[in-house]
Amino acid sequence: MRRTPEDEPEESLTVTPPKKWAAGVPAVVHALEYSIEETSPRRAAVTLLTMNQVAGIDCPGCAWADPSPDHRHRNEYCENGAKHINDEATTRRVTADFFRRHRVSELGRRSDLWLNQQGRLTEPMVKRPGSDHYEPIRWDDAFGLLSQELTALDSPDEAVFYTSGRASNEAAFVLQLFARAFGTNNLPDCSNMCHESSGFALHETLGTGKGTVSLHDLHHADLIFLVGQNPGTNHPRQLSALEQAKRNGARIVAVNPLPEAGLLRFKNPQQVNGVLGSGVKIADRFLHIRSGGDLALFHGLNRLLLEAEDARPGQVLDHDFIQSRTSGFEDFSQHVRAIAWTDVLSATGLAREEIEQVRDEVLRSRRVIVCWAMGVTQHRHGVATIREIVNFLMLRGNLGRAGTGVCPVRGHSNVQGDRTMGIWEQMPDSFLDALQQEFGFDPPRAHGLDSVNSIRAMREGRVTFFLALAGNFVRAAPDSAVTEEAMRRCRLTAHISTKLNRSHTVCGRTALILPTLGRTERDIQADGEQFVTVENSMSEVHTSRGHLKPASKHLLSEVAILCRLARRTLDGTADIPWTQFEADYGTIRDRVSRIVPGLHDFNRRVARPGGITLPNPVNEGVFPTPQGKALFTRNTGQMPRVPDGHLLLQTLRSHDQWNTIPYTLNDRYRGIHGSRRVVLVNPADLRELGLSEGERVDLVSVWTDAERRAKDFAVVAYPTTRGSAVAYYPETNILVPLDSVAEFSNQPTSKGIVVRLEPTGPSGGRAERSAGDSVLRRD
Ligand SMILES: Nc1nc2c(c(=O)[nH]1)N[C@H]1C(S)=C(S)[C@@H](COP(=O)(O)OP(=O)(O)OC[C@H]3O[C@@H](n4cnc5c(=O)[nH]c(N)nc54)[C@H](O)[C@@H]3O)O[C@H]1N2
Ligand SMILES: Nc1nc2c(c(=O)[nH]1)N[C@H]1C(S)=C(S)[C@@H](COP(=O)(O)OP(=O)(O)OC[C@H]3O[C@@H](n4cnc5c(=O)[nH]c(N)nc54)[C@H](O)[C@@H]3O)O[C@H]1N2
Ligand code: SF4
Ligand SMILES: [Mo]
Repeated sequence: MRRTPEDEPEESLTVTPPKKWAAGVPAVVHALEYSIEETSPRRAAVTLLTMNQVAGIDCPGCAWADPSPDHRHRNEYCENGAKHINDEATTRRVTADFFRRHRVSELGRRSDLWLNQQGRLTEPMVKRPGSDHYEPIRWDDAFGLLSQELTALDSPDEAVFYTSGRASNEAAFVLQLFARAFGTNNLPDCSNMCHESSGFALHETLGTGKGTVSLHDLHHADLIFLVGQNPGTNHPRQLSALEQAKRNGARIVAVNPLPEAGLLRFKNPQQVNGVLGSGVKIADRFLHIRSGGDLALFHGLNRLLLEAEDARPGQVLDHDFIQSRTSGFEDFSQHVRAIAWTDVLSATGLAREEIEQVRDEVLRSRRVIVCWAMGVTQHRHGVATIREIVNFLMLRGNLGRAGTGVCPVRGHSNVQGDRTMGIWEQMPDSFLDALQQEFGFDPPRAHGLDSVNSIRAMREGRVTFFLALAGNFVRAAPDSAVTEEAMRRCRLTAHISTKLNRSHTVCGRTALILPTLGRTERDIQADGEQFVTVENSMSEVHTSRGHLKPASKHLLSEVAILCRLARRTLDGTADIPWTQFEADYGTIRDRVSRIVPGLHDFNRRVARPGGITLPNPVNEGVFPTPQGKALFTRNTGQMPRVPDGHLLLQTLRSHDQWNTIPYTLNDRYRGIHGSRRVVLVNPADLRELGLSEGERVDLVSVWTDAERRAKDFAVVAYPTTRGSAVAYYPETNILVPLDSVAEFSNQPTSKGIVVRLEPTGPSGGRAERSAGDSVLRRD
């Protein structure tokens, strides 16, 4: 029987062997199946054919860059991009009638998948104090309610304004302008939980928080490291760039506790041999590292490079670069020479020869790039690891030259742009000065609250007003139970959203749903049809223009919602032309062009095919640190202490989800089908722990204040490294203690949580199960 969207999906776990390659024909087939199920063949065609085309829609998926306009395919998207865009273009609708039929408390018990599956939000809704229902509210009344709450606060710092990285540059600029004109820097964003460690480490060592690498650099590198990222799922078109690099002779080293399909082999659906042949091998070397071992790996590599220089003086290190562009080398080198091999080998779980082989790859390569993502940033020592990666690259001058550099691979399609527009609780004075000069008000200077500190402040009653521009804060944030309780303490919570999610069901005294246009839709304002702009992981800023009819006639654009709220709340206290901004987004970009260096003449330049590439000082040989040089650093960082009988849990994405939103219960490449409540563990660890495959367990995380429990997971034997466990986010966010954060960046350590697996046999004890009891079917 065909399921209807009113049904919760049925769980039935099947496990098949992990795939050894990514993409290819099945990927295209899956993309089309999903598209047509969500929308119609015609809508699917309109969205897919305009996706990532000049004058088309920027893919709302990840932040991977498009090839230059003259190298773009007709189908310039991946399987997952097609899923993301059609998830927005769905023809299903959440109407006022839906909210009459479903109480908020009932919606709160629904799964993330079910909530998303209900379709697009269609009209503004309010949940009033004491009520268990959302009811319709006129836009004007919604703005009245919001501004009344805001102006009643004792201090502007009792409000926080969260942004998720799908918001456009224009919406992000308007939001931060409003928040600062209102009087607060409380601008947490999803980046606080994503690449904050990268931003911090790069800023400190290189003077700029962004990556330095272009697609052209990747294509022409000799050696590319892929550390702690799963491109086959999360940045699928990165595989096309890697394929191109390999064709040009590059070698690839992948570093991961999991042998992810996309790291092994790629079948490019846009190439004949990708469809028919065996595809391209991606990783020439795969370092099956222990979770959290990357700092030790780069320590080991750096020590080997210093020793290679001792053996062949003048032939290994780039002395010119080190002397003229950097400082701190002596201190760094003293520190790294004293690193003990026993520590490196135990932290990484690798053999010394494996690391020596990588050193030899490095010595053979003139141009080296290191790419990384959440496997690096979401650890306690994430910042230290990235600083050590910078040390590694600088030893041989692999910065600022073609084919070299740092490549933090960003998540959300515009997470980088939102930061450029000022969404950050710690924007530098230069930005605030420019705002002041342009708009004539005095922006607050004290740093605001990031995501983790916002939760702390809500929990303690210091923040009582929460407004989100996109995202699903309560599921993205750590410590779900703590975060939900903190949200419920607020006087008002409001979400500018396209689709229903759990954050709408965890309400303050009053709660508002402010439904908005998505990127796929035509955006018509008083001065005519508008487009928005976004910035990808390679600092390219370009336009995105929707083509579909809006999901409902009641929707307002993000910019319109924010401008109307600002006009109502600030009541002319700052000289900002909100009405003009709403009517013509070009007038917002005019102002941005006078505030953000590199975006001068924004409107004219962004209209050119391919848009604007923001300059990166590192590529011009400039390091805007206080010393005017790039910094070598000495890094210490302790591996989390994992007591006997415990494992280090990482929480990650399946192939079929967009962040907090599962699309299905499958994870095709890892061979997990029909359930997400699984924990993947190395077979040897399972034996040691006395667990058998298919056994049901609770995951219990161990922390100084209390234990946290995620109930009822099936154990799956999987080739992850010893000592680690793997489970899906956001079901396991309940296990991530709010105070378990990366040093310096305050980023939740979602990849480094100490857990034990408690069998949930009938007696609650360690039930011995016969194979017949197994809930797993291995096909
Ligand atoms: N389809 C899809 N695409 C997405 C997203 C999505 O949810 N779905 N999300 C987007 C967003 S916001 C982001 S930030 C990116 C995230 O992109 P990724 O960072 O690739 O995402 P994760 O699934 O968190 O996977 C992290 C990878 O790091 C590895 N890893 C974990 N711990 C360690 C470690 O200690 N060392 C090393 N070397 N590796 C480790 C894991 O095994 C896994 O392969 O993807 C973006 N793209
Ligand atoms: N345990 C654990 N936690 C994590 C992570 C992890 O790896 N492990 N990863 C972290 C990372 S990297 C990130 S980036 C965060 C993600 O955190 P968020 O960015 O907050 O979460 P998303 O799931 O991307 O948000 C999805 C919602 O955004 C809304 N939305 C979608 N498109 C639009 C749009 O165009 N406009 C508007 N206004 N709304 C829209 C929809 O309502 C949808 O339900 O989670 C973090 N949390
Ligand atoms: S790689 Fe990322 S940006 Fe490109 S089509 Fe796929 S999801 Fe979209
Ligand atoms: Mo992210």
